[in-house]
Amino acid sequence: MRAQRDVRLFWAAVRACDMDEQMDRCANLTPPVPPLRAISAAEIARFNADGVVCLRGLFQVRWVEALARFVEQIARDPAQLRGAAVPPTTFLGDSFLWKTFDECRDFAYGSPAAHIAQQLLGSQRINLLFDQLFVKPAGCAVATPWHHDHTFWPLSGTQIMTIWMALGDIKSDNSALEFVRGSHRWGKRYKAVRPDRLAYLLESALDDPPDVEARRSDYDIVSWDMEPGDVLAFDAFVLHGSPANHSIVSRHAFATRWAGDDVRFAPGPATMPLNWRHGLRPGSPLGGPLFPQILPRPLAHELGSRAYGPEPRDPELLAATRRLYQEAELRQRKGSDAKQAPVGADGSRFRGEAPASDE
Ligand SMILES: O=C(O)CCC(=O)C(=O)O
Repeated sequence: MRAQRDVRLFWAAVRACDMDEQMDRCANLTPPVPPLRAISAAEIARFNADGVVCLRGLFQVRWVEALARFVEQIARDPAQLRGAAVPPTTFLGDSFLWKTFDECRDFAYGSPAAHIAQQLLGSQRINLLFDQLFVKPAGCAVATPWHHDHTFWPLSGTQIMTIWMALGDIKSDNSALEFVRGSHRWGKRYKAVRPDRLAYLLESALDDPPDVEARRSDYDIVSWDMEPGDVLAFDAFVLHGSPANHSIVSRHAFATRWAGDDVRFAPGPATMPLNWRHGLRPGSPLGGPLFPQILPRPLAHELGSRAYGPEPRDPELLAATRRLYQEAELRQRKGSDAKQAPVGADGSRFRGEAPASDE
């Protein structure tokens, strides 16, 4: 009996492999291109010690130009993201763009970003977590509060990082991202605080992040002037934030988030709800249509129908997410004397002009 079952499982695995190879050939899926230069041992050491490193000269111009053009046209017509008019000084954002926009899919699958993550994380396998757009227009008064990313996400493991690319000149006066050097090693897990202080995420037993802004001189804060194509590579546990943009120069950035070998799906309360079906169980390694493997090679069955067209958020999951958010906000308002927040263009209530996203 057992031998028969093993044979059946063996052939099921063989069929799955064959299908994958055939589909790979059809979709012409190739691994991403390597970066323009090797990442140095010193850069890797900096990433490990500080939790963040600024890397320049790694991306071929075509990737930077394609993303810059894409973000520029979204900034000109943000209704493409939210489906409603957005005031020009709103902090604009969205995540999982690769599911909708081919420029973002191609960047995730084809650019050197996954190789950079592989080297910095020291991981064999690299999965895409998601991508995220951040436009802070000139005059945008919203500061990104100090936070770390890990606790936003329904994941366990340590090999999780972001590659945050500047798509224009970024300096301290147009909302450069800032980091507390070494904070990824504090062994702390803080509440997931968004710029709009989304009530759902704040319903967490974790501590608030420290008020770095109030006592800046107590912390080792670091930031960089950046040019288009420069990236900040940072650990999911490092504290970071950014000030308002009081300059006359809009700040455009595009982040991709990556996971390595030790990462598992770990859904929990007060973490980012997922608005696409993914088929993962708690404890599963990442993979599948929402968190596809990119290295050692992308898999056609994970890319699936996204090879041919956009995959919108699942309406049922999206409705459930909205319900979660609304109920949490109701609880928060009942439990406090806080003033009622204004209603946003999409019907949700924002306390600032913060980016709409799945996060
Ligand atoms: O662009 C920003 O201000 C926020 C970026 C951020 O927090 C992130 O990429 O994790």
